Amino acid sequence: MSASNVLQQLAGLLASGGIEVVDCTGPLGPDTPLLKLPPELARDTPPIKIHRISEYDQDGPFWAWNWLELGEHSGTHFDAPHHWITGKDFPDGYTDTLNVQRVVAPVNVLDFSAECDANPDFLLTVDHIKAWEAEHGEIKAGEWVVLRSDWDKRADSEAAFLNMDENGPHSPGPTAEAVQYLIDKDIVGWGSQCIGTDAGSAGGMTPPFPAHNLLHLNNKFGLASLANLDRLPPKGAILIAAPLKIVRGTGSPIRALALVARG
Ligand code: 23J
Ligand code: MN
Repeated sequence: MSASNVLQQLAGLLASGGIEVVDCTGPLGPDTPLLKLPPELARDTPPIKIHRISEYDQDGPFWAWNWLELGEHSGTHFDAPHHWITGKDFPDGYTDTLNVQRVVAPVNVLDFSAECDANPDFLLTVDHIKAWEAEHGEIKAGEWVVLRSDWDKRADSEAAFLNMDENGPHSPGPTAEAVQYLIDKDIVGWGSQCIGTDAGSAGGMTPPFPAHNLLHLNNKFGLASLANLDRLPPKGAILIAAPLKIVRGTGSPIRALALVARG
């Protein structure tokens, strides 16, 4: 079938609902959970503010519009390679220079939600990924890989989402070896439903924050705070996860959309 016929079929299936567009995005506003770094280590991303310019009033009689105050790494968002020091030198490592052909790709949804529910410090290992591949099929070059933890069910409470105690944050993520395994498969990127691409315990790993360190070292992308992965099949969906074209941006909130075959 020719490419233009495929697109025509796609248009028909989108119109009929035979292909569903699943919104893998959480709400972006003042109540969106934000990363909290140890204050002695670093400055945090600021609170999200949505400022009114006008709403059919003396500041704009016929129109409503807002202006935004928010960090690039807020809510459901994209990590570009330049976000991390290991990825600082890629000319195509910024939000305005990356190749958008890469960000529309098949998505592998690794469902370890039961394990994450039982243990919020769950770490995804190479063995977990290999077992998933034995059941669902191999992860291929150019594909997205996301961990389904169902962490989005906690997103209406920042405390539950960050899950911090005196020992730090408790949230699932990959081991360094698991990230390297996926990089060796030449994936386009790795996504999490938690506050960042790394586990809560990742600051103590080798290297620290291995998802950030290794993904961006290899010009791969990250996705964080993904929602509704429980509505995706393990394989077969196509994920569209594109950042705003922020000039020299290191990341951006996204509207993550998955195309899913129904029926
Ligand atoms: C800055 C420093 C550490 C981390 C992060 C940002 C993120 O998770 C992020 O949003 O990229 S862990
Ligand atoms: Mn980020």
